[in-house]
Amino acid sequence: MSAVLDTPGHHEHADRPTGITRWLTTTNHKDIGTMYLWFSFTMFIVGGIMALIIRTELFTPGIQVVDPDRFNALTTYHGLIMVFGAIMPAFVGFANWLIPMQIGAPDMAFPRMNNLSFWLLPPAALLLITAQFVPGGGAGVGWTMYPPLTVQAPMAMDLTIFAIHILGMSSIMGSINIITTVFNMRAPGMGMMRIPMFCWTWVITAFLLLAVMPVLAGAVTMTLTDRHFGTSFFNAAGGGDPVLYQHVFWFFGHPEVYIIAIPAFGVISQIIPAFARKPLFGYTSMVYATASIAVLSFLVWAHHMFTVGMPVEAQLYFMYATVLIAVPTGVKVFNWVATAWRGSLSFETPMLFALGFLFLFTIGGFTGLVLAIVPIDVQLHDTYYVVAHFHYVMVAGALFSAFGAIYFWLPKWTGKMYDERLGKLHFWLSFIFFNVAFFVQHFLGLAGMPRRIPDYAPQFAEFNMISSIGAWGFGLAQVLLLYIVVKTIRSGKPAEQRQWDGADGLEWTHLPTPAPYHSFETPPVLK
Ligand code: CU1
Repeated sequence: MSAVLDTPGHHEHADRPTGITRWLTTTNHKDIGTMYLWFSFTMFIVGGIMALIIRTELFTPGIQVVDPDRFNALTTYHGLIMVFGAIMPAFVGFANWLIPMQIGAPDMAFPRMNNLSFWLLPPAALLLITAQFVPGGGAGVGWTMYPPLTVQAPMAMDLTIFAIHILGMSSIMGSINIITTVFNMRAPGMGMMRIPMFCWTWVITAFLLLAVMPVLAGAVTMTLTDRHFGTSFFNAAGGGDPVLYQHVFWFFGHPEVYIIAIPAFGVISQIIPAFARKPLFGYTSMVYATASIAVLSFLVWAHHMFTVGMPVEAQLYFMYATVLIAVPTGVKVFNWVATAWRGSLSFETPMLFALGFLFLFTIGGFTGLVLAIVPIDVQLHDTYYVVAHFHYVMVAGALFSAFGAIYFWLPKWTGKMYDERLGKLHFWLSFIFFNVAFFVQHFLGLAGMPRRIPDYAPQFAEFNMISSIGAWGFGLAQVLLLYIVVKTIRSGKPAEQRQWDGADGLEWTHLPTPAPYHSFETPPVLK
């Protein structure tokens, strides 16, 4: 395992801890980034196995592999684990690896807090996983954790709430670290409007996290006190309001979508210029578009709750505000296309994933616009159309971007080059099977199949069968990713000094930086 986890660029040091002590005590941003990425991949496998059990159950009508309570628990924890355990930590991993190198800083601003940010994750993951095995089984409440179900749910709910508190602490510390690093530790002469786009997207994301993680913590804490301490925040019988929870949750939940998507946008903004051999088109407009998306993301939350019985005026406001987000998003897509336009394009694996992202994320964006239209949403609410929509955003959006990032920067991280032939195979398998799994779910939703059910009417059988085959193909394709990464680390050919012609956003790394320091030495001083 240590061979796999080893990162290049470390020189043996007499007093330097080795083995598990190294990883427990490390304050090095590269070590921490590596741990984030392996943690994320592990959780991706766990959440993926849950997805495959779900799709196996849905392969044919009737109840086959899991009982309905277990099924509901699996959809819940699949969502929570993929969002909080797989996707978010993947992008924090990229942030740790890339931000200091992209701005010419020796490390993150608070290296010891960085270590704590990471090491809070495994206990939270353990809580989310063991929730399946405690008395009462997992809490089948949905990842959105709406009351009154959460108030009656078994003790797994308490494990889940505690996990969310811990994950929130980790995210808040990570955000403080990222903001402080980018604001205070840029190389001399590097103004804020010259930092690579990935850094900008993370600064904006970090502010979103700081704003909304406490809101989620509040929502689950109120759930906790409703469960155990006799409060009635969400209990109508005690004078509370279950819809209040939905408002609080989605005030977190909608920005959360952008917490996942914005760093993915940052990655795409680095990859496309490298393979078009042109600088990013419209850097300044990209920064402002990203910031506008972030601001707007706070103003649209109730588009998730059009069916709760809100006044028509509120529906209209939230509909128009949601559609407004298409404007800055359009600016970004335009800039990416304009970057590629008349570029000297080549299609190595990172570029394939970036273009796959562009195409499929745009579909996910358009179905989002469809769902934003109130009369349509009333029809499609809680159907598979919604499931299809957000998997286009989360999987073909965030996950494809993360895959692109792995192939793009793996040569920089390991000093070795991945197998291009296998990388392309991984892309095409992922691209084809993703669409097989999720495109048909649009049709299921339009035909009226509800989400979060283990059984369904026979007229939905064919599309479900196709979707399950796609899901298994997509899942198996990810074994290939693991193989490619391990093979690169073990026996990859040495990467070139300036892989991708040095256009990977790390051009500032030639700047003189202070000598590397080690765990037990004093962390670098802020300027
Ligand atoms: Cu939303």
